[in-house]
Formats: sequence, C-alpha cells, structure tokens
Amino acid sequence: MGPTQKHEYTAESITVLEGLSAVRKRPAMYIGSTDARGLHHLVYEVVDNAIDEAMAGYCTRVRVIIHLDNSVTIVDNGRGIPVDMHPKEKRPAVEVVMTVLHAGGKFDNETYKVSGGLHGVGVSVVNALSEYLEVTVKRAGQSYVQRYERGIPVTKLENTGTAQLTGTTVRFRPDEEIFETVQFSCDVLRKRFEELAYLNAGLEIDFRDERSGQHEVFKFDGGIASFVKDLNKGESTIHDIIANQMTQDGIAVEFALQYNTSYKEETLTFANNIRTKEGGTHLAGFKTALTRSINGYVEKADLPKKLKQKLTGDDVREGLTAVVSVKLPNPQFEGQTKTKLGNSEVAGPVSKVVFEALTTYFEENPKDAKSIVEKAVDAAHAREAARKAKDLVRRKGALSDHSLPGKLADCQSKKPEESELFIVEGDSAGGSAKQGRNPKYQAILPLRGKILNVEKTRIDKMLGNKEIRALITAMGPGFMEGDEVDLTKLRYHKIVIMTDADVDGAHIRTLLLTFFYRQYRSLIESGYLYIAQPPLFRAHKSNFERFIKDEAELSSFLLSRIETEAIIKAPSGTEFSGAELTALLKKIEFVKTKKAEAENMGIPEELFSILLDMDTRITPSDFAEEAPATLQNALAENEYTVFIETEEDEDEHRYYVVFVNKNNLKTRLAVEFFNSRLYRQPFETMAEIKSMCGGFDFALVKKDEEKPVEGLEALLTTVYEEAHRGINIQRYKGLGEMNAGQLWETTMDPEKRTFLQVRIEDFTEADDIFSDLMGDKVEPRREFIERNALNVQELDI
Ligand code: 0RA
Repeated sequence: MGPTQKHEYTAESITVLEGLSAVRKRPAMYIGSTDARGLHHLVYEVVDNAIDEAMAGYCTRVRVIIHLDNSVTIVDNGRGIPVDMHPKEKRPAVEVVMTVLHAGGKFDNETYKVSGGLHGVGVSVVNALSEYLEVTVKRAGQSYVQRYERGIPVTKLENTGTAQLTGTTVRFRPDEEIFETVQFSCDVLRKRFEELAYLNAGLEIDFRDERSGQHEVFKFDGGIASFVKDLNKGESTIHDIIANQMTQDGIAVEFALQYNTSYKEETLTFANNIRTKEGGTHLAGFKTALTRSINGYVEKADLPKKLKQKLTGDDVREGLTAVVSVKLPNPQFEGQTKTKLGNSEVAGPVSKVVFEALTTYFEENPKDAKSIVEKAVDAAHAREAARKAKDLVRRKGALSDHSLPGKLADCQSKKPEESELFIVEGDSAGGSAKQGRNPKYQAILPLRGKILNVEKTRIDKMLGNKEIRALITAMGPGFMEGDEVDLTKLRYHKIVIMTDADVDGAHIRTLLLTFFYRQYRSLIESGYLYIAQPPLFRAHKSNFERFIKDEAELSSFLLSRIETEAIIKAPSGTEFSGAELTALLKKIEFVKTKKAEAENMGIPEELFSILLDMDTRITPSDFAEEAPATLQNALAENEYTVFIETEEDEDEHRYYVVFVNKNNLKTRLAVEFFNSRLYRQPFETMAEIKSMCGGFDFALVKKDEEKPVEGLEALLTTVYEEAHRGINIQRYKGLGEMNAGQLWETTMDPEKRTFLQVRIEDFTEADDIFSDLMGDKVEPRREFIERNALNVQELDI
C-alpha cells in the first residue's frame, strides 16, 4: 500500500543512486552472500542499530515482526534517527542515513558500535536491497514517515503528527530480484535474538512470527550469568555461578562460569555482541587467568596431599561452561571465518577481571574451590590413563594388519582413494553386507548394539570400549582429535555409516556422528564421512521388482504406473493420459500440500480453498475500508462474512482481514497474506488446473471401465488407489530384511547407490541438539525425540 509518487532527481540523489546501485550490483561485498545467510543479515543490521541505542543507554525494547509476506518490522524505543536538515546534503538526516553508504554512523563516537564482521555496513545497504522500506521516526514530539523502493526515496519525509515517545520503526521487504531465498527462518532469528538478549542484560527483545503465530519475549536481567545458567540446564552443576564485570582501559569485560559434572567444555566468547567462534585474544586471556588462579589456589590453600598437583589448561576446563563477552572500540576480526578477535590489548584486561574474581571467590568459598580442584585433578588422572591406553593401542597398531579387528572384513585394495569402509549396525546386516559387497575395495565392520555415548564418556573409557577400538584401528589414522589424527594414514577415503531406517538406527547413527564430530572432525572436514541410503520401499509383482528410495519416489513410481493404463476425462472434454496426466496430478498434489501448510498456520482448509477457488487473485492494495466485492461475494456463497480490522499499534497502523464462518469461528489474517507465496503460488496453480479442466467433475477410465470422480482431492485418492492395485508395496525397516544381493544392488553398488556426504555445517547448527540428546538429565532428551517426531515417525511406519 502506501503512496508512490515520483521523486525528482537532484545532483545529490544521483551520487546516492551510484552508491546504492553498487550495493545492488555486488550485494555479496556488503552482506557476504545473497543466500539465506545474507538475507538474515538484513534483519541483524537493523536490530544492531537498535542495540547500539540500547548500549548507549537510550533504548530498552526492540520488537521484531516477521510478516506473512516475509517483510519484517523492527521497532525500537531509542532516540529516533535524527530528522533535521543535513547541512551539506540539504536533505533530512534520516534520508541521508537511509541512502548514503556508511552514513549510518552515530555522530557521537563515545559508544561502542556493534559493527564487526559483516554487521555494521549501515542500514542504507538494507534499504538498497529491499523491494520497499518504510521508516517511521518519533522524535522531539513529532512523528515522521518516509518510503523507499530499492533504495530510492519515493516520498518525501512526511510529518504525520505528534508523538509522545521516541523511537525508530523500520519495515522492509527483501528484494526477490536480489535474494535466492526470501524465506526467513524463525529458528535462526530466535536464536540470535535470545543471544543478544543475554548479552545485553535487561534489554527486551520481543519477537513475533506472524507466519506461524509464534511469539517470544527475551529479557534476561541476569545477562550472561543467565546465559551460563541456561547452557547448564540439563547438567548437574557443582557450585554457584561465578561472574564479574569491569571496564578497564576502555574495554568492557564480562564473564560468567560454572562447572558441571560432565567432561566437556563449552566456552562461548563474544566481541561487541558478535560470537567469536574461532576465539582470539579474549579467550586467550580467559584461559590463562583460569589456569593461573586455580593453580595459585592449589599452591596456597590447605588441601589434602592428593590434590596438591600442578594442573594443565585442559585439566581445569573439563566440565566448564563459560561465557566471555567484551565490548571495545575498533574490534579486529581475523581468521578463516572472520570470527577470531585479534586486538592484542584485550587479553590483559580480560585476564585481570577473571583472575581477580576467581581468586576472591576461591578464598571466600573454600568448599566450592575444593570441588573444582577435585574435578580438575580427576581430569588429570583420566588424561594420564588415556595416554597409557593410547600407547597400548598405538604399540599394537604398529603390528599393522595383524592388529586389525577380527570383525573387520577388510578389502583387498590398499589404496585409500578407492577403498570404502561400511560401518554396519548389527551382525546379521553385517553378514549380508559381507556377502553382498565388492571385496576388492569394500570393507565391512559390523558394530554390535549401541556404541558408547561419547558425550558422557571420557577418552580413557572410550578407548576401553571394544566397538570404538575396533573402529579406530580399522580406520587407521591414529587417535583422537587434539592428539595425532594423521589423515594420511586413513585406510579408506569413504567411511560409510549404514544403519536401519528405524528409531534405533537413527539413534546409532547419531551416536556415531557425535563420535566423529567430537573426535575426528578433520575427517569430516575432508569430506570422508558418508551416510548410506538404503531404500524405504520395495515394489514387486510376480517377477517384477523395484526398490524405492523414499516417499517422493514412491509417488512418482505409482503415477508412472497409472499414466500408461488410465485416462482422466475432464469436464472441458480434455482427456489426460501419459505425461499430461502426471503433470495434472502433480499440480493437484502441490495445492494439497499448500492447503496443509495453511492449515498448520491456523487457516482452516475450507476457507483457504474458497480463497484459491476465486476467479481473480486479490492483492493487499484491493483492501480499503472494506474487503473487495469479489472476495465478499465468494465468501457469501459459502456462508462466510468478512470485515476489516485496523490496529493502531503504538507505532504502526496494521490492516487485518477477519473471516467469520457460519459457526462464528473467526480467522484473522494480516492483509499482507495476499502478497505471500503461500497464497499466490497455489492460487496460480489452481487457475491453471481450472483452465486445463474447465471444472472438477472428472471421469477415470481404465480398461474401458469409466468411473465418475467428483472433486480434485477425490481424483487424487482414486488415482493412487488404482495405482496400488495389483502390486505389492513393502516397507523396509531394517537392512536385515534385504538379502545380500538386494543390499548390494540398492545401497552399496557405486553405479546405483546414493550417499549423503556429511558436512561440518550439519553439526554447527546441531551442536545443541547433540548436547540435548546426550546430556545427563532425561527431560531434554525426551523433548528432542518429540521435536523430531515427524522425521522419526516417517522412518518407522
Ligand atoms: C544516527 C544517529 C543517531 C541514532 C541513529 C542514527 C539511529 C539509527 C537507527 C536505526 C534503527 N534504529 C535506530 N535508532 C537510532 C543518534 C541520535 C541522537 O544523537 O539523538
């Protein structure tokens, strides 16, 4: 909606256009990429500006709304972008901020900017890459609005009345001409907002996703101490959280830590609110202080003799959960992914803050100090035991072939490039795999039952586990990450996990993936780890047999059967057979999936069907005081009524369409629904179906027998029923249900199989999922299985 009068170009606006067209020409230079990552950066950029206001002490709340058409609104209650005339540019400051590259910088330079990495490029970049952007400023008792399209102002900054409070509202819709995808991920955004709320104690971030109806408010008065508390949820902790904060030499340092009874370390570091995955000088300062303060305490304190021992950095970090956050002017980001803090002046202040806090805490809480020392000493012993266990395995390893595990059916080839190791669940599937393989270059290692849960086990125990030892020796490249994993000694360049398609199989696969991720990360990074894809179905009929990978292939297979045997007669007189029949059914199926999606969002299928069935497509601009007549008529025919609701939210005027059915059930949709893909795509498909068929009263002709079928859904069901007739479809649960020949043909034969290559990115997102699944307490684990119930169910029917 909104006005679109043309703007006159002045000399200034031409230079502006040049700047913005550079952004549109090479968007990746400014936001990193035009995939989902770059897309989300648009939101972060605007939110970061609001957070800058919060860090400067002027903003307490940020609201983010994802609308149905994938436009986004970001509202803050900061000072509002200045609106006074810019002396040189002769335009309001807000227009300069929105259209001139790097003009977003605050005029007061006392506060820290979030800027770093890809952030901090300026809101003008967001503007340049948006189909439209509308900024509303409330400042000095007045309210102002201006609209831009693809970065170009299409209205002047308009004074729209008085305003009590102050703040900035930005609403934009990413440009589909620029981005490969314009679909925001609710999960990705919510994770970032939660993180930002932890890092800025007291700041409220209110996040609403109107596509799903999700609404969450993040606000942590405890800041990063709350962060540590939540990271340790599901673990048993051994003392209260230790935290401190201080500004030293212009660098604001904060940390919080707490040990739990597990054996893993989780230290998250941030610089100017940006997660530094690769660590850097702040992490170095933190580690030094931790090791020094604990060793200092061990030396000074009156402790039993068995605890009087020098501890290493690794010893004191076992079971540690910590968050370190620094804020500094001019952060330097280095490293491969630009997530390593390089400023050398940071290490000293961090070290000082941490050392002083820990030393005081240990003196005041000797009981806790003792528990921490005991834990570290325990870790030191385990490390020693592990070293011995490794030595043992290493010496045996030197005997080469003779030391290979008995269960391993090795391949003849000694060339890693052509050799493959299949890790197979269970002895029986292992048997089939051994018989079915190509022994020249395929090796089989059957693992019995569940392997060890490596998240809960230390390396010494792990090396004591027969299955794990067999796996390590079979693979060949030495031991654990951090020690000497030598990939040149890897005996196979394809390590393939082959498990059943049921819940147990999924669990074993997760355990194995965790093991590789924690202990052999470089092997995954080199692309050597794969997952085999055994078929989910077998179709057979006398001497016909076919293996089918998944649901999608099953439906294509069934359609291909019917397309040669049946004809669909449409009311228009058109007869569909062969490829045309399949194409028609695919369209009907597409509409059906979209209806299910809509239903999931709370739009009843009956209502959605009415909207899709209309003769003309509605757009948001068709709505004024009332809904368009075409819509009102279509609804009236189905005993629905419709009215418009406007909401004068503190900063914006929102339009909602409210549908009421004959039972007085109300469905409320923001008007931008009519610009969403969810509506537009199936509408167009329905229009095609209608023009192809001329109505929905079909007849299905098979072997001269004609059967009337009324309606699209019924047509789909009937066709599939017919396609199922006379063929047996069997669902595979286990590898064991296939004989050796079938296993070869479907899953192991390089000519026919498909493997999934495991990538390290698959894990970084899943990091939390692993800890959830493998942690100490039972509750989060159940949640995981429920959250992923869909996947599991699909595997296990
Ligand atoms: C320039 C100067 C000032 C604030 C801002 C920009 C500003 C930008 C954005 C973007 C989203 N929300 C924002 N809030 C503020 C300083 C204002 C002053 O000095 O009063």
